[in-house]
Amino acid sequence: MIWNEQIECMSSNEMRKLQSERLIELVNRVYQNVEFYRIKMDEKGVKPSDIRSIDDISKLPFTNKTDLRDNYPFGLFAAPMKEIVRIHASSGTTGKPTTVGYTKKDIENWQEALARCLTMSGVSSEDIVQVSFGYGLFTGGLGIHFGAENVGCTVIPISAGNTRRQLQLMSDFGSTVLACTPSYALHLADALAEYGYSLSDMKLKTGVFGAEPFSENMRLELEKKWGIKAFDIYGLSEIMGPGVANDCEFHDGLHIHEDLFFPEVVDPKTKEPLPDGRQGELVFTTLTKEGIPLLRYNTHDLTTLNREKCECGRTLVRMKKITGRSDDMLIIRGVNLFPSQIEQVLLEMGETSAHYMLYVDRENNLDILELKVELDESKMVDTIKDLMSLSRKIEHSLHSALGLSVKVTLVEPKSIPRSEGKAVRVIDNRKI
Ligand code: DLL
Repeated sequence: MIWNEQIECMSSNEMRKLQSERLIELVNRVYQNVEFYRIKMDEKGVKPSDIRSIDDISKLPFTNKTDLRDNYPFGLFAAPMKEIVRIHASSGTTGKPTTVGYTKKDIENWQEALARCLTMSGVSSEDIVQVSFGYGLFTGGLGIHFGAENVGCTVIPISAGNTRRQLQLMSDFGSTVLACTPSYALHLADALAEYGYSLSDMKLKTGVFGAEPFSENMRLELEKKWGIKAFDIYGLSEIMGPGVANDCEFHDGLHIHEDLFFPEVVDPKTKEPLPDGRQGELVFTTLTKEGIPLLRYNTHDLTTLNREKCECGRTLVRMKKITGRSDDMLIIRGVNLFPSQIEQVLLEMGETSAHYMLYVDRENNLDILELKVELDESKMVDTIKDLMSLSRKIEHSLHSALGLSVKVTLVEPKSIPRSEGKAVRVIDNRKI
């Protein structure tokens, strides 16, 4: 089944025509309504009239996450507040999060993109969808929720966490679709027996997993453990939330809704656009967004593009599964974390040295964080009790700043290896 055949199977000529019309309109709008873009375009010496087709996109300036932070909270909005009907924000950032706003039309387009993704995953109005992504400022829960309602599914808005209840409702309500992060799906599968369930108690047939990278092997493992068909859903809050791309039943890359989000892949060093098939940073221009339209937003996700026609009949360009990023952002239980945020907390507290090492691991398929921090020579703590209370204090500050639990171990001064080049501050032992 295809949700919107006209768009999803459009010829490449027609698609480029549509993208060109939308880009021209978009550039005029942001130039008029967003001071940030007017200044950036003037600096680059490009006028809206220089953009005559989608081929001119490389004349436009890039946008980065820092631009959203610098213009916190609403500086990049292109629509007046009275037209903004919803705000979301990125997860787990200290201080200023990145905020996004949606107009009614943006929400409709989001529901459209999600309806296409869910249909691509074989979901229909017959399905009961258990939404185990977090609800709230994170886009996962509410995004999938309204998309599934648009398809006509029965939605269970259970949100993330509480394993026992997840399994109980899955069994009692007969959920046929599970939407959550792949690591949580694996955790739930492994917890079945512990809570007295077996697969035969469940009616699950489809998994819609995303918000963090997972390998093809992990996808197959999830299919085997649950006896389901598993799909990969990709997205980011800056561009919209979940539903920017999704894989179809052939699992040979994720189809991008390129009528809404125009993708480019650029060289991580030079930022020059790369030809299809070459790996680089994925960049999106939001062709229809009204609330916070973005020109050439660099996601820092690494992938390649493939424009060959897919066996499913869709012509939408495909991107390879995302397996890495060009920056140091970690995704811990769906929460985005930059190691520099940890540093900031330690420095603000000023009770230890700033030498630390972060260990990321996976236990029972859940991400766990351990932080080793060196004690400050000038402020040596000598009783075990004091040591314990200092580590607990740091754990507490990290939790309130990051929204994540981190186990803190204090270590002797100068015991963390120093590096001559770029400091290695993260050891990620998760096998994904
Ligand atoms: O994670 C939106 C989302 C929710 C996507 C639910 C899918 C399902 P952010 O919190 O802004 O938004 O994080 C975006 O997460 O740039 C990628 O690095 C990573 N990411 C998201 N989906 C995938 C995926 C949501 N399917 C960042 N595979 C992105 C790999 C993913 N990485």
